[in-house]
Amino acid sequence: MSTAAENTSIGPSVTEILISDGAYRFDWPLDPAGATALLSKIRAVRRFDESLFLEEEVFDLDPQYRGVNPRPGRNLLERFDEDLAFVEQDRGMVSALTEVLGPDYVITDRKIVCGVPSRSIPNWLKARIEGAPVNNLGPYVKPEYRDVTYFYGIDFHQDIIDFKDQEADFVTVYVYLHPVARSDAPLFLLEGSHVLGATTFPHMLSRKDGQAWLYSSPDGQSVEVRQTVLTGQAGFAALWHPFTLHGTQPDTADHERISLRYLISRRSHSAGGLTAVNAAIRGPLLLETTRMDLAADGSAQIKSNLVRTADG
Ligand SMILES: O=C(O)CCC(=O)C(=O)O
Repeated sequence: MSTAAENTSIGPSVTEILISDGAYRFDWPLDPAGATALLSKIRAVRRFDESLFLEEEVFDLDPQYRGVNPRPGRNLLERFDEDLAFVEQDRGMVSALTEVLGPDYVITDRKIVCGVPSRSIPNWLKARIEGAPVNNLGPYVKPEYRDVTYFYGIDFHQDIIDFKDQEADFVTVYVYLHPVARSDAPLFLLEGSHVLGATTFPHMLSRKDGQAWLYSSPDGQSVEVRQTVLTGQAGFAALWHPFTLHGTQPDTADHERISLRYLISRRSHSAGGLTAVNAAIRGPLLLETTRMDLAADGSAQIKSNLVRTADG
């Protein structure tokens, strides 16, 4: 994935990179000291171990598959407002967001995302989630800890998945708070996958050679897309379009992976470089049905996971 140089006119702009790749990786980390300071504060108030989880019998008494993510008033990041300047006021970040979304962009969501390591997940739970495409562990976490989103991997998806009937008027910003290597559940991202527009999850993907995948849409279009694995240092940051396919494999390290995930929107439908990015998309700009993997109660009804088959 390409990067753009901060405040220079050399090289492609963030908008041009989003038009071609669907994602933009910041060339340098956000302030690593800021990332590390926030991480210590998070770790001081939360253990990312087996104590997060309900007992199996308790879960089975009243399974709750919906409403288990952070929300206003139940979001651990709300305690750390003042520690977020290293992201929200970073000069390169502000410049990229202003270019893509216009100067009056608005943060519509921000939260901590944890890749839970295998050793922290109780055996009963591992057996249940094996092979599922979306292992958001919120349903199995004690209610008081649902102020963070916990993953044990998630298959390739678009972030528009949570927004049916909504246009692509936002970007996702994702920040690592510590170094993330291959075993720390780094993001796998399919560059160029945004061009086919919004498509329903699970997506039509088949592995080609090496890092190449063939991605097809229900309207009969196909595109070869390049897989990139986003490993990086503390303060690593990337942003992507809501149609860009990405996912994670389970965390196989002996420690959790902690990231920040922002959704940032434009206020006006025509603001910023996003207009040009969306104009270059060759498929639907919104969907009535964004996913077909869930039963009526919100539990998984399919078992398949492509990102787990990826090398990289
Ligand atoms: O952090 C992860 O493991 C996955 C995050 C992700 O893909 C998302 O929140 O859309």
